[in-house]
Amino acid sequence: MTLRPDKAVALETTLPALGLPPGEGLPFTRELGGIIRGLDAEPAVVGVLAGEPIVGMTDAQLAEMLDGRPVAKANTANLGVLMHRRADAATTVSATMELAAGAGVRVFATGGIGGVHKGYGQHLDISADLAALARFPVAVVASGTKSLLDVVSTREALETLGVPVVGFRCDRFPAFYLRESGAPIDARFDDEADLAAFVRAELDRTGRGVLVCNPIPEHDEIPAPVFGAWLAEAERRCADAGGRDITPCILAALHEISGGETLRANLALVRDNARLASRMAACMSDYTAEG
Ligand code: PSU
Ligand code: MN
Repeated sequence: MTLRPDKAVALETTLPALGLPPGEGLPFTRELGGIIRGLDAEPAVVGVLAGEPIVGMTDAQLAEMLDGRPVAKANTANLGVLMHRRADAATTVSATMELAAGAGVRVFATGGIGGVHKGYGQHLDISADLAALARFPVAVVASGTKSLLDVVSTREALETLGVPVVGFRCDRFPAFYLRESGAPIDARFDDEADLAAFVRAELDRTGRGVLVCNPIPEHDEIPAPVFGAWLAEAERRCADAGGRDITPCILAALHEISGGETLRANLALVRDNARLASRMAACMSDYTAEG
């Protein structure tokens, strides 16, 4: 079956491969596919198998990637080398955007984008996701940036890169498990069709990306002081992790420390982002009922 890029919602593979506990990635990605199809859009799971970049992985291909063996994490920096070396690779937001854009897919649902890490070490650590938003014409629907990052600096970096940051039914930049942070957004949208019309025009006008912020559903939010205590403990446990291993280490530690609460919240917000992305894709589609 060929992918209809106009109706497609891209999904990344770093979240199921490295952001969720082993064994949960496959059923969860299937569940997202069902949500997306139920809203008249098409899931397009993005990843790399034996060096081949795929936009619209089959169930069997995804199962092969998530078979338990360690899989590389690809951003826009190391994607090409992993392809050259015929590796399997899970794509982060940045690599997923690059491949999705190449296939004409304009909407992508995830949890939270990468961003500016806190200064654990003495060095800058800024996710390639931010530059990718300024380079590839894809709308990323996310619950802001992961609360384990420096949220305000991440928001400032998006401003510096000139990335439009719009909110769906929110007034502040969301921070993953928390519905809001102290940082602002560029504009609020309350109507899905209006949001989709803006995004479509903006992608065409600029050839660059847009960040659509959708806060975690209210009843899934984690109270800020509770999250702060869990995060402090997770940071202690991951003090020795570096570079690309920091995010997976902290997410796994949080899931353990919170007794699964952060995992439940993470899954809930991704599902909700998949719903909004699907409704946007359906609005943005060029296809008529006859196809
Ligand atoms: N959102 C989640 N879980 C994740 C990620 C995002 O809910 O695991 C992944 C995304 O793939 C994102 C990546 O692009 O973490 C950022 O990693 P880094 O900070 O190394 O760029
Ligand atoms: Mn990094």
